[in-house]
Amino acid sequence: MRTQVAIIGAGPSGLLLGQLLHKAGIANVIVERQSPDYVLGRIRAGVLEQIAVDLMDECGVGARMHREGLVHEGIELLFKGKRHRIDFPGLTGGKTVMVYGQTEVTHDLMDARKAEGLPTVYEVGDTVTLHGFDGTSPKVRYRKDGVEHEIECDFIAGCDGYHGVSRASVPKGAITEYEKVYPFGWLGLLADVPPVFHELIYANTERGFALCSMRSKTRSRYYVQVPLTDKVEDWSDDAFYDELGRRLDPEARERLVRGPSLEKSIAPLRSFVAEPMRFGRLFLAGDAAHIVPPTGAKGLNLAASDVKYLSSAFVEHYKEKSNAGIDHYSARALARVWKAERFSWWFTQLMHRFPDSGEIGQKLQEAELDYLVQSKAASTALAENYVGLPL
Ligand code: RFL
Ligand code: PHB
Repeated sequence: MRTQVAIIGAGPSGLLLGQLLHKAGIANVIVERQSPDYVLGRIRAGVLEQIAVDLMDECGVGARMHREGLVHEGIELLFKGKRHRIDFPGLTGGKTVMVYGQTEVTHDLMDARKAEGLPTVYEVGDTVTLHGFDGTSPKVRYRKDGVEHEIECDFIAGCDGYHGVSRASVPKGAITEYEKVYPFGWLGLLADVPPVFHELIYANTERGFALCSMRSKTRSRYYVQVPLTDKVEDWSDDAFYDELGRRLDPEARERLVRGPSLEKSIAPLRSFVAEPMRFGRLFLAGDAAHIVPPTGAKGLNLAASDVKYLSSAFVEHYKEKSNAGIDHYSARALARVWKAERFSWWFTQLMHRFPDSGEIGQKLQEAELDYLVQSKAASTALAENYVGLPL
Protein backbone atom coordinates (compact mmCIF):
# COMPACT_ATOMS: atom_id res chain seq x y z
CA MET A 1 0.00 0.00 0.00
CA ARG A 2 1.19 3.53 -0.71
CA THR A 3 -0.09 6.77 0.84
CA GLN A 4 1.14 10.30 1.52
CA VAL A 5 0.77 10.39 5.32
CA ALA A 6 0.58 7.23 7.47
CA ILE A 7 -1.12 8.03 10.79
CA ILE A 8 -0.55 5.81 13.83
CA GLY A 9 -3.53 5.91 16.24
CA ALA A 10 -7.26 6.65 15.80
CA GLY A 11 -7.74 8.78 18.92
CA PRO A 12 -8.76 12.43 18.57
CA SER A 13 -5.31 13.49 17.20
CA GLY A 14 -5.15 10.87 14.47
CA LEU A 15 -8.78 11.22 13.41
CA LEU A 16 -8.66 15.04 13.33
CA LEU A 17 -5.44 14.99 11.32
CA GLY A 18 -6.82 12.41 8.89
CA GLN A 19 -9.93 14.49 8.26
CA LEU A 20 -8.05 17.79 7.78
CA LEU A 21 -5.60 16.16 5.36
CA HIS A 22 -8.43 14.55 3.41
CA LYS A 23 -10.19 17.94 3.12
CA ALA A 24 -6.95 19.31 1.63
CA GLY A 25 -6.70 16.41 -0.85
CA ILE A 26 -3.82 14.67 0.97
CA ALA A 27 -4.09 10.87 1.08
CA ASN A 28 -3.76 9.19 4.48
CA VAL A 29 -4.16 5.81 6.15
CA ILE A 30 -4.79 5.32 9.89
CA VAL A 31 -3.53 2.23 11.71
CA GLU A 32 -5.06 1.65 15.19
CA ARG A 33 -4.21 -0.88 17.86
CA GLN A 34 -7.76 -1.31 19.20
CA SER A 35 -11.31 -1.75 17.85
CA PRO A 36 -13.54 1.33 17.27
CA ASP A 37 -15.74 0.32 20.24
CA TYR A 38 -12.75 0.09 22.54
CA VAL A 39 -11.57 3.58 21.49
CA LEU A 40 -15.10 4.95 22.06
CA GLY A 41 -15.36 3.28 25.46
CA ARG A 42 -12.54 5.36 26.98
CA ILE A 43 -14.20 8.13 29.00
CA ARG A 44 -11.85 11.08 29.02
CA ALA A 45 -12.02 14.76 28.18
CA GLY A 46 -15.10 16.93 28.39
CA VAL A 47 -14.14 20.53 27.66
CA LEU A 48 -13.24 21.98 24.25
CA GLU A 49 -11.54 25.32 23.65
CA GLN A 50 -12.76 27.45 20.75
CA ILE A 51 -9.73 26.27 18.73
CA ALA A 52 -10.91 22.65 19.01
CA VAL A 53 -14.50 23.67 18.20
CA ASP A 54 -13.27 25.52 15.08
CA LEU A 55 -11.23 22.50 14.03
CA MET A 56 -14.28 20.23 14.26
CA ASP A 57 -16.10 22.71 12.01
CA GLU A 58 -13.15 22.80 9.60
CA CYS A 59 -13.35 19.00 9.45
CA GLY A 60 -17.03 19.32 8.52
CA VAL A 61 -18.17 17.39 11.60
CA GLY A 62 -19.37 20.22 13.87
CA ALA A 63 -23.15 19.96 13.38
CA ARG A 64 -23.97 17.58 16.27
CA MET A 65 -21.50 19.35 18.55
CA HIS A 66 -23.28 22.68 17.99
CA ARG A 67 -26.65 20.99 18.53
CA GLU A 68 -25.83 18.95 21.62
CA GLY A 69 -22.73 20.60 23.14
CA LEU A 70 -23.13 23.06 26.02
CA VAL A 71 -21.51 26.49 25.75
CA HIS A 72 -20.03 27.41 29.15
CA GLU A 73 -19.32 30.99 30.11
CA GLY A 74 -17.54 30.33 33.39
CA ILE A 75 -16.46 27.93 36.11
CA GLU A 76 -16.87 28.01 39.86
CA LEU A 77 -13.97 27.73 42.29
CA LEU A 78 -14.95 26.31 45.68
CA PHE A 79 -12.63 26.86 48.65
CA LYS A 80 -13.07 27.51 52.37
CA GLY A 81 -16.63 26.22 51.88
CA LYS A 82 -17.73 28.95 49.45
CA ARG A 83 -18.06 29.15 45.66
CA HIS A 84 -16.69 31.98 43.50
CA ARG A 85 -17.44 32.38 39.79
CA ILE A 86 -14.84 33.03 37.09
CA ASP A 87 -16.61 34.82 34.24
CA PHE A 88 -14.90 33.88 30.95
CA PRO A 89 -16.51 36.30 28.45
CA GLY A 90 -16.19 39.21 30.90
CA LEU A 91 -12.48 38.55 31.48
CA THR A 92 -11.41 37.47 27.98
CA GLY A 93 -13.33 39.72 25.62
CA GLY A 94 -16.19 37.31 24.95
CA LYS A 95 -14.55 33.87 24.89
CA THR A 96 -16.30 30.68 26.05
CA VAL A 97 -15.66 26.88 26.10
CA MET A 98 -17.80 24.00 24.87
CA VAL A 99 -18.71 20.99 27.00
CA TYR A 100 -18.78 18.07 24.53
CA GLY A 101 -17.28 14.69 25.43
CA GLN A 102 -14.18 13.22 23.80
CA THR A 103 -16.30 10.13 23.09
CA GLU A 104 -18.66 12.27 20.98
CA VAL A 105 -15.75 14.04 19.21
CA THR A 106 -14.27 10.65 18.34
CA HIS A 107 -17.65 9.27 17.30
CA ASP A 108 -18.33 12.18 14.90
CA LEU A 109 -14.86 11.90 13.35
CA MET A 110 -15.10 8.11 12.98
CA ASP A 111 -18.52 8.44 11.30
CA ALA A 112 -17.20 11.05 8.85
CA ARG A 113 -14.15 8.95 8.04
CA LYS A 114 -16.32 5.91 7.38
CA ALA A 115 -18.80 7.92 5.26
CA GLU A 116 -15.94 9.23 3.09
CA GLY A 117 -14.57 5.69 2.74
CA LEU A 118 -11.12 6.64 4.08
CA PRO A 119 -8.81 3.74 4.93
CA THR A 120 -8.56 2.88 8.63
CA VAL A 121 -7.07 -0.38 9.83
CA TYR A 122 -8.33 -1.28 13.32
CA GLU A 123 -7.24 -4.03 15.72
CA VAL A 124 -3.62 -4.36 14.69
CA GLY A 125 -2.60 -4.88 18.33
CA ASP A 126 1.06 -4.29 19.13
CA THR A 127 2.33 -5.29 15.67
CA VAL A 128 3.08 -1.80 14.26
CA THR A 129 6.72 -0.97 13.47
CA LEU A 130 8.15 2.24 11.95
CA HIS A 131 11.03 2.20 9.45
CA GLY A 132 13.23 4.62 7.55
CA PHE A 133 11.83 7.88 8.92
CA ASP A 134 15.36 9.26 9.12
CA GLY A 135 15.60 8.88 5.31
CA THR A 136 13.33 9.81 2.41
CA SER A 137 11.04 6.77 2.16
CA PRO A 138 9.51 5.84 5.50
CA LYS A 139 7.46 2.68 5.93
CA VAL A 140 4.95 1.43 8.47
CA ARG A 141 4.56 -2.33 8.89
CA TYR A 142 1.82 -4.13 10.80
CA ARG A 143 0.20 -7.55 11.04
CA LYS A 144 -3.54 -8.05 10.72
CA ASP A 145 -5.26 -11.46 10.92
CA GLY A 146 -1.86 -13.14 10.67
CA VAL A 147 -0.90 -11.33 7.42
CA GLU A 148 2.04 -8.84 7.21
CA HIS A 149 1.33 -5.48 5.56
CA GLU A 150 3.55 -2.56 4.58
CA ILE A 151 2.55 1.06 3.96
CA GLU A 152 4.99 3.19 1.97
CA CYS A 153 4.53 6.88 2.70
CA ASP A 154 6.10 10.35 2.57
CA PHE A 155 5.55 11.07 6.28
CA ILE A 156 4.51 9.28 9.47
CA ALA A 157 2.30 11.04 12.06
CA GLY A 158 2.68 9.49 15.52
CA CYS A 159 -0.76 10.12 17.07
CA ASP A 160 -0.67 7.01 19.23
CA GLY A 161 -0.85 8.43 22.74
CA TYR A 162 1.49 8.20 25.71
CA HIS A 163 2.04 4.42 25.45
CA GLY A 164 2.34 4.35 21.65
CA VAL A 165 5.04 2.90 19.42
CA SER A 166 5.98 6.17 17.65
CA ARG A 167 7.89 7.95 20.41
CA ALA A 168 9.34 4.60 21.48
CA SER A 169 10.79 4.13 17.96
CA VAL A 170 13.00 7.23 18.24
CA PRO A 171 16.62 6.52 19.23
CA LYS A 172 17.06 7.41 22.93
CA GLY A 173 19.81 9.96 22.27
CA ALA A 174 17.61 12.00 19.91
CA ILE A 175 14.87 12.76 22.43
CA THR A 176 14.73 14.60 25.75
CA GLU A 177 11.90 13.77 28.13
CA TYR A 178 10.69 15.98 31.00
CA GLU A 179 8.40 14.37 33.55
CA LYS A 180 6.64 14.96 36.86
CA VAL A 181 4.39 12.34 38.45
CA TYR A 182 1.90 13.60 41.06
CA PRO A 183 1.39 11.66 44.32
CA PHE A 184 -2.38 11.11 43.78
CA GLY A 185 -4.94 10.17 41.14
CA TRP A 186 -8.47 11.12 40.06
CA LEU A 187 -11.29 8.69 40.69
CA GLY A 188 -13.95 9.49 38.07
CA LEU A 189 -17.60 8.44 37.95
CA LEU A 190 -20.02 8.86 35.02
CA ALA A 191 -23.78 8.62 35.67
CA ASP A 192 -27.08 9.53 34.07
CA VAL A 193 -28.06 12.07 36.69
CA PRO A 194 -28.55 15.83 36.23
CA PRO A 195 -25.36 17.79 37.08
CA VAL A 196 -25.17 19.28 40.54
CA PHE A 197 -24.76 22.75 38.95
CA HIS A 198 -25.01 24.14 35.40
CA GLU A 199 -21.29 25.11 35.38
CA LEU A 200 -18.20 23.10 36.38
CA ILE A 201 -17.21 23.30 40.06
CA TYR A 202 -13.49 22.90 40.93
CA ALA A 203 -13.18 22.34 44.68
CA ASN A 204 -10.17 22.75 46.98
CA THR A 205 -10.89 21.15 50.37
CA GLU A 206 -8.96 19.79 53.33
CA ARG A 207 -10.13 16.32 52.22
CA GLY A 208 -8.65 16.85 48.75
CA PHE A 209 -9.73 18.07 45.31
CA ALA A 210 -13.12 17.41 43.70
CA LEU A 211 -14.57 18.33 40.30
CA CYS A 212 -18.20 18.38 39.22
CA SER A 213 -18.34 18.20 35.44
CA MET A 214 -20.91 16.93 32.97
CA ARG A 215 -21.49 15.52 29.51
CA SER A 216 -25.03 16.89 29.05
CA LYS A 217 -27.93 18.21 31.09
CA THR A 218 -28.75 14.64 32.09
CA ARG A 219 -25.29 13.07 32.38
CA SER A 220 -22.74 14.00 35.07
CA ARG A 221 -19.01 13.36 35.30
CA TYR A 222 -17.59 13.70 38.80
CA TYR A 223 -14.06 13.29 40.13
CA VAL A 224 -12.43 13.10 43.57
CA GLN A 225 -8.71 13.13 44.35
CA VAL A 226 -7.61 9.75 45.79
CA PRO A 227 -4.29 8.27 46.97
CA LEU A 228 -2.45 6.29 44.28
CA THR A 229 -2.78 3.21 46.46
CA ASP A 230 -6.61 3.21 46.18
CA LYS A 231 -8.22 0.61 43.90
CA VAL A 232 -11.41 1.34 42.01
CA GLU A 233 -12.94 -1.85 43.47
CA ASP A 234 -12.59 -0.27 46.94
CA TRP A 235 -15.03 2.47 45.95
CA SER A 236 -18.74 1.62 45.83
CA ASP A 237 -20.93 4.22 44.08
CA ASP A 238 -22.34 5.25 47.47
CA ALA A 239 -18.88 5.69 48.97
CA PHE A 240 -18.00 7.89 45.98
CA TYR A 241 -21.10 10.11 46.33
CA ASP A 242 -20.57 10.34 50.11
CA GLU A 243 -17.01 11.54 49.62
CA LEU A 244 -17.93 13.94 46.80
CA GLY A 245 -20.70 15.39 48.97
CA ARG A 246 -18.25 16.00 51.83
CA ARG A 247 -16.08 18.05 49.46
CA LEU A 248 -18.94 20.31 48.26
CA ASP A 249 -20.65 23.36 49.77
CA PRO A 250 -24.02 22.72 51.52
CA GLU A 251 -26.11 23.97 48.56
CA ALA A 252 -24.34 21.75 46.03
CA ARG A 253 -24.37 18.79 48.45
CA GLU A 254 -28.13 19.21 48.79
CA ARG A 255 -28.57 19.13 45.00
CA LEU A 256 -26.31 16.11 44.39
CA VAL A 257 -28.39 13.39 42.73
CA ARG A 258 -27.08 9.83 42.99
CA GLY A 259 -27.39 7.25 40.24
CA PRO A 260 -25.62 4.02 39.26
CA SER A 261 -22.21 4.52 37.66
CA LEU A 262 -21.92 3.89 33.90
CA GLU A 263 -18.15 4.02 34.29
CA LYS A 264 -15.75 4.41 37.19
CA SER A 265 -11.95 4.53 36.90
CA ILE A 266 -8.80 5.96 38.48
CA ALA A 267 -6.43 8.07 36.37
CA PRO A 268 -2.91 8.91 37.55
CA LEU A 269 -1.74 12.52 37.08
CA ARG A 270 1.39 13.36 35.14
CA SER A 271 3.16 16.27 33.45
CA PHE A 272 5.30 15.07 30.55
CA VAL A 273 6.93 16.60 27.46
CA ALA A 274 9.14 14.95 24.83
CA GLU A 275 11.36 17.27 22.79
CA PRO A 276 11.59 17.69 19.86
CA MET A 277 8.31 16.60 18.25
CA ARG A 278 9.88 15.84 14.86
CA PHE A 279 12.47 13.22 13.89
CA GLY A 280 13.17 13.36 10.15
CA ARG A 281 9.90 12.29 8.54
CA LEU A 282 8.23 11.24 11.81
CA PHE A 283 6.06 13.83 13.61
CA LEU A 284 4.54 13.35 17.08
CA ALA A 285 1.19 14.93 17.98
CA GLY A 286 -1.07 14.90 21.05
CA ASP A 287 -0.47 12.58 24.02
CA ALA A 288 2.33 10.80 22.09
CA ALA A 289 4.44 13.92 22.75
CA HIS A 290 3.02 15.38 25.95
CA ILE A 291 0.72 14.73 28.92
CA VAL A 292 -0.84 17.30 31.22
CA PRO A 293 -2.66 16.60 34.49
CA PRO A 294 -6.40 16.96 33.67
CA THR A 295 -7.04 19.87 36.07
CA GLY A 296 -6.88 22.53 33.34
CA ALA A 297 -8.79 20.44 30.72
CA LYS A 298 -5.93 20.93 28.27
CA GLY A 299 -4.97 17.44 26.95
CA LEU A 300 -7.40 17.09 24.07
CA ASN A 301 -7.12 20.78 23.29
CA LEU A 302 -3.34 20.54 22.93
CA ALA A 303 -3.84 17.54 20.65
CA ALA A 304 -6.09 19.78 18.52
CA SER A 305 -3.56 22.61 18.30
CA ASP A 306 -0.70 20.20 17.40
CA VAL A 307 -2.87 18.79 14.63
CA LYS A 308 -3.72 22.27 13.37
CA TYR A 309 0.01 23.11 13.06
CA LEU A 310 0.85 19.72 11.56
CA SER A 311 -1.92 19.68 8.95
CA SER A 312 -0.99 23.22 7.82
CA ALA A 313 2.65 22.08 7.56
CA PHE A 314 1.70 19.15 5.29
CA VAL A 315 -0.60 21.35 3.21
CA GLU A 316 2.26 23.85 2.73
CA HIS A 317 4.55 21.00 1.72
CA TYR A 318 2.22 19.49 -0.88
CA LYS A 319 0.39 22.57 -2.19
CA GLU A 320 2.95 25.36 -1.87
CA LYS A 321 6.07 23.20 -2.18
CA SER A 322 7.43 24.84 0.99
CA ASN A 323 8.97 22.96 3.91
CA ALA A 324 8.84 25.97 6.26
CA GLY A 325 5.83 24.61 8.22
CA ILE A 326 7.44 21.19 8.55
CA ASP A 327 10.70 22.71 9.73
CA HIS A 328 8.96 24.91 12.30
CA TYR A 329 6.37 22.36 13.47
CA SER A 330 8.20 21.19 16.59
CA ALA A 331 9.16 24.65 17.85
CA ARG A 332 5.69 26.12 17.15
CA ALA A 333 3.85 23.26 18.82
CA LEU A 334 6.19 23.14 21.83
CA ALA A 335 5.80 26.87 22.52
CA ARG A 336 2.06 26.34 23.04
CA VAL A 337 2.54 22.96 24.78
CA TRP A 338 4.84 24.40 27.46
CA LYS A 339 2.39 27.20 28.28
CA ALA A 340 -0.42 24.66 28.73
CA GLU A 341 1.93 22.45 30.78
CA ARG A 342 2.67 25.40 33.04
CA PHE A 343 -1.01 26.27 33.46
CA SER A 344 -2.05 22.66 34.17
CA TRP A 345 0.79 22.20 36.68
CA TRP A 346 -0.10 25.50 38.42
CA PHE A 347 -3.82 24.74 38.61
CA THR A 348 -3.08 21.19 39.85
CA GLN A 349 -0.79 22.35 42.64
CA LEU A 350 -3.27 25.08 43.64
CA MET A 351 -6.29 22.76 43.90
CA HIS A 352 -5.00 19.44 45.31
CA ARG A 353 -4.02 18.29 48.77
CA PHE A 354 -0.34 17.25 48.66
CA PRO A 355 0.66 14.53 51.17
CA ASP A 356 3.76 16.39 52.41
CA SER A 357 2.66 20.04 52.43
CA GLY A 358 0.70 19.93 55.72
CA GLU A 359 -1.56 22.62 57.20
CA ILE A 360 0.61 25.44 55.93
CA GLY A 361 0.20 24.14 52.39
CA GLN A 362 -3.59 24.33 52.73
CA LYS A 363 -3.42 27.89 54.15
CA LEU A 364 -1.13 29.07 51.36
CA GLN A 365 -3.45 27.60 48.71
CA GLU A 366 -6.44 29.32 50.31
CA ALA A 367 -4.60 32.64 50.37
CA GLU A 368 -3.74 32.27 46.68
CA LEU A 369 -7.35 31.36 45.85
CA ASP A 370 -8.58 34.40 47.82
CA TYR A 371 -6.22 36.59 45.82
CA LEU A 372 -7.22 34.88 42.59
CA VAL A 373 -10.93 35.66 42.95
CA GLN A 374 -10.37 39.18 44.31
CA SER A 375 -7.82 40.34 41.74
CA LYS A 376 -9.04 40.99 38.22
CA ALA A 377 -5.50 40.48 36.92
CA ALA A 378 -5.23 37.04 38.54
CA SER A 379 -8.76 35.98 37.48
CA THR A 380 -7.97 37.10 33.93
CA ALA A 381 -4.80 34.97 33.88
CA LEU A 382 -6.87 31.92 34.86
CA ALA A 383 -9.69 32.71 32.40
CA GLU A 384 -7.47 33.34 29.37
CA ASN A 385 -5.53 30.12 29.95
CA TYR A 386 -8.71 28.09 30.54
CA VAL A 387 -10.46 29.27 27.34
CA GLY A 388 -7.19 28.62 25.47
CA LEU A 389 -4.19 30.73 24.51
CA PRO A 390 -4.00 31.90 20.87
CA LEU A 391 -2.49 29.62 18.24
P1 RFL B 1 -5.20 8.98 22.64
O1 RFL B 1 -6.60 9.42 22.90
O2 RFL B 1 -4.50 8.25 23.71
O3 RFL B 1 -5.23 8.10 21.31
C1 RFL B 1 -4.10 7.39 20.86
C2 RFL B 1 -4.59 6.22 20.04
O4 RFL B 1 -3.45 5.49 19.55
C3 RFL B 1 -3.70 4.10 19.73
N1 RFL B 1 -2.40 3.39 19.83
C4 RFL B 1 -1.85 2.67 18.82
N2 RFL B 1 -2.26 2.44 17.56
C5 RFL B 1 -1.48 1.65 16.78
N3 RFL B 1 -0.31 1.07 17.23
C6 RFL B 1 0.12 1.28 18.49
N4 RFL B 1 1.27 0.74 18.92
C7 RFL B 1 -0.65 2.12 19.34
N5 RFL B 1 -0.51 2.55 20.61
C8 RFL B 1 -1.58 3.30 20.89
C9 RFL B 1 -4.52 4.02 20.99
O5 RFL B 1 -5.26 2.79 21.06
C10 RFL B 1 -5.42 5.24 20.84
O6 RFL B 1 -6.63 4.95 20.17
O7 RFL B 1 -4.28 10.23 22.25
P2 RFL B 1 -4.61 11.55 21.41
O8 RFL B 1 -5.37 11.22 20.16
O9 RFL B 1 -3.36 12.32 21.32
O10 RFL B 1 -5.67 12.35 22.31
C11 RFL B 1 -5.29 12.87 23.56
C12 RFL B 1 -6.48 12.90 24.53
O11 RFL B 1 -7.07 11.62 24.55
C13 RFL B 1 -6.08 13.33 25.95
O12 RFL B 1 -5.16 14.37 25.91
C14 RFL B 1 -7.30 13.80 26.80
O13 RFL B 1 -8.19 12.76 27.00
C15 RFL B 1 -6.85 14.36 28.15
N6 RFL B 1 -7.98 14.75 29.00
C16 RFL B 1 -8.63 15.98 28.81
N7 RFL B 1 -8.27 16.79 27.81
C17 RFL B 1 -8.95 17.95 27.57
O14 RFL B 1 -8.59 18.70 26.64
N8 RFL B 1 -10.05 18.34 28.33
C18 RFL B 1 -10.48 17.56 29.37
O15 RFL B 1 -11.50 17.89 29.97
C19 RFL B 1 -9.75 16.34 29.66
N9 RFL B 1 -10.13 15.54 30.68
C20 RFL B 1 -8.38 13.92 30.05
C21 RFL B 1 -9.47 14.34 30.89
C22 RFL B 1 -7.76 12.69 30.29
C23 RFL B 1 -8.17 11.89 31.32
N10 RFL B 1 -7.51 10.64 31.50
C24 RFL B 1 -8.15 9.42 31.75
C25 RFL B 1 -6.11 10.52 31.19
C26 RFL B 1 -9.91 13.56 31.93
C27 RFL B 1 -9.23 12.34 32.17
C28 RFL B 1 -9.72 11.54 33.36
C1 PHB C 1 -14.31 16.13 32.32
O1 PHB C 1 -15.49 16.50 32.12
O2 PHB C 1 -13.98 14.94 32.18
C2 PHB C 1 -13.32 17.12 32.75
C3 PHB C 1 -13.65 18.46 32.78
C4 PHB C 1 -12.72 19.40 33.20
C5 PHB C 1 -11.46 18.98 33.57
C6 PHB C 1 -11.11 17.64 33.53
C7 PHB C 1 -12.05 16.70 33.12
O3 PHB C 1 -10.57 19.90 34.02
